[in-house]
Amino acid sequence: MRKEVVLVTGANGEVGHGLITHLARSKRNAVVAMDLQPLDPALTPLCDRFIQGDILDTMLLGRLVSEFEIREIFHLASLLSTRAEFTPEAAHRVNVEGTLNLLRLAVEQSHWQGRAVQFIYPSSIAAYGLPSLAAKQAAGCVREDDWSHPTTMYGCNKLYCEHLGRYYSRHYRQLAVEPDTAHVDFRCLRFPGLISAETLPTGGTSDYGPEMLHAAARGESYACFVREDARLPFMAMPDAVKSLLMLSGAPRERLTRLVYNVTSFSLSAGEIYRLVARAFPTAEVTFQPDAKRQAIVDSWPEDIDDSAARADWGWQPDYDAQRAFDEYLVPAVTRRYASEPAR
Ligand code: AKB
Repeated sequence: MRKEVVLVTGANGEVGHGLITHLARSKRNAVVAMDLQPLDPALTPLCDRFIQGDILDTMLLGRLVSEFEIREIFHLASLLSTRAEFTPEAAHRVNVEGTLNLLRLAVEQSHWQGRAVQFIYPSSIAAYGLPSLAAKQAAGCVREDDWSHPTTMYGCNKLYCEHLGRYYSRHYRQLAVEPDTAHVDFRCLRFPGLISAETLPTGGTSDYGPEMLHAAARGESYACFVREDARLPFMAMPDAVKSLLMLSGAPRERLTRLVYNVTSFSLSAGEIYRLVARAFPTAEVTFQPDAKRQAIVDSWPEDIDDSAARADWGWQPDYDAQRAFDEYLVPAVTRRYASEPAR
């Protein structure tokens, strides 16, 4: 008998850390973690197996099918928006072909098991594309189906993979003589910028939020690459993990959509700075906008409407901005860097 497991790709990433900790604690299923890099030793005891490898390696994914009965896939691996702009074709391979490989694996597993394998996919506010700052300010809080003309490769990848998920979930091989009954149970969240106290993101465009906080906690100065009035929606990492687990646990019949916005609070870069400076009064932050990264932020909405998630599966964040900083981010980053000498 193959062992029933939940597969987490991109295990070392910032969402992976929080998610694996919760999955291990809940003991729902054994966790098989996958990442390109060796697993963070802190995660090792929480995972049943770690597979170091590439989601583009179809041989490796084939081996997974033969070894495990994968009940659920959290596909977190991706190349974020800023990094993807430097290598757009490589980003397309990782973000789209990698996702396609995992959707194919999910279909195969669904066939073996005679039931739909759940596929949880984090998409992003990058899937939106507002044509100008004026349009962004006029749009305010946007719904899932609005403004879907992303300007970044990462945003295009995320939006397309949302469509791929719908295809694999509802229309896979629709012309086959025998209708395919074991479709993938695809469920997707569009995340705002995420802020974690434990890890720093790499290669994103909303990274100025977490970077400002971590720099202040380390006693380092920080040059923020967007204007002080640049505004984006954000979420503290515990809420991001909570939303993934809530969506995964929601009864299928309650879901009226495949893609759901989730958010917690919207802040300008200046407001983030003021929250950081309240906790770390010696924080040295300057605003030195990079016109090109600023343009990406200007194309993302300043707020997103998550009423569908609230109505369908009871989504509600635990942390507003104040609580996120006071009760999670500041205490945890302070602890994290306390043992390191100030630079
Ligand atoms: C990025 O900045 O690329 C990510 C995202 C908004 O998905 N943090």
